Amino acid sequence: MSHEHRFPKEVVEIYEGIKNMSIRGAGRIAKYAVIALMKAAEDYKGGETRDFLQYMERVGSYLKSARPTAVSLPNAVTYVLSRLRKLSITSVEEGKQAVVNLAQEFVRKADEALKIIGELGSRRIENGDVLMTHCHSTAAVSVIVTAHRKGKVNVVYVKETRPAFQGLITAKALAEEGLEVIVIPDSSVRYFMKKVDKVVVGADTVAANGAVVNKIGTSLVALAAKEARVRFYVATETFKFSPYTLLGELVPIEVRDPREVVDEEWIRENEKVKIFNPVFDVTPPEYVDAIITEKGVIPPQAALLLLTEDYGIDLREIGMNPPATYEE
Ligand code: RUB
Repeated sequence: MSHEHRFPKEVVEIYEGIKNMSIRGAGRIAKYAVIALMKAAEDYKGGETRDFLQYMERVGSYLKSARPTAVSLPNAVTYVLSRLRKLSITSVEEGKQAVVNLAQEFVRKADEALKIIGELGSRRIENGDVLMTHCHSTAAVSVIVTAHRKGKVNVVYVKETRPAFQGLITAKALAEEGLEVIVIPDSSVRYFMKKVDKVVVGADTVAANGAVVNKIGTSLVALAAKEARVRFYVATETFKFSPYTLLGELVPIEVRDPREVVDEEWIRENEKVKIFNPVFDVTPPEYVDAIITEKGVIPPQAALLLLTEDYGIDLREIGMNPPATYEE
């Protein structure tokens, strides 16, 4: 990446961390992105306000390119930069302070959102419910832990979530909270669904039509849940709603290194075998009973409404030209 040498070390480290997944999960990615903007602003040396603003735009573009699927990443960058543009900054110092304030505001709102999601989501859980979850979602964990603290839930089936095994992060977090956690292989989802009352998962991106993009395998959980008439809930902050989908864009599905699936030696020994590793999939809105957000528990069909709220983005601010047919 040609930008690297021009950005502060901490910014490059966050970019690399997001790319190599040491910083992962859509919510954390968003928070680290705004922290990177803050570090870039604090580190900036130079006198001209215009140069500073252009520099911040470059940092934003760089960060946005770290991973493609979670819209929380561009949304978080846009949250800071679109507000910065509107502030009519007159000095570099003022600009730096504004970026720091906006980044801190984003992190604070994101933390508050997680708490509200936990509370609202826990109201959908009934006493004695057995839950299932997939991957590691801080929003889904917030719902499960809140429901547990209210004494409603004790047993959770956690899918291991190959190939990166994020399910084990969830298992550890829930076990530390005192829940009874049962880790199951991904392929056993339909086998175990009959023991489950509700499914709670997170989201990387929610499209304007309410389709949910989340860790690969989520759509199979939804399918098995629908068959078994088990409710399927998605817990997500509204900064994971995608304004790009309003512009007709499809959500890009990240494809990662085959070495996450099998080791290098096996690949060498079986060089004729192709390995394909898409890491997200799309759950259609018909499979989602409700989306639990900090703005309320909504049917997936209401996703569009949330796209224009607070965290939601003005179409002119998202850094891409609206199609020619777009009219206000
Ligand atoms: C993580 C994943 C999570 C969502 C929501 O994928 O799919 O379910 O990001 O998580 P990866 P959160 O591990 O590839 O980043 O609720 O924490 O934002």
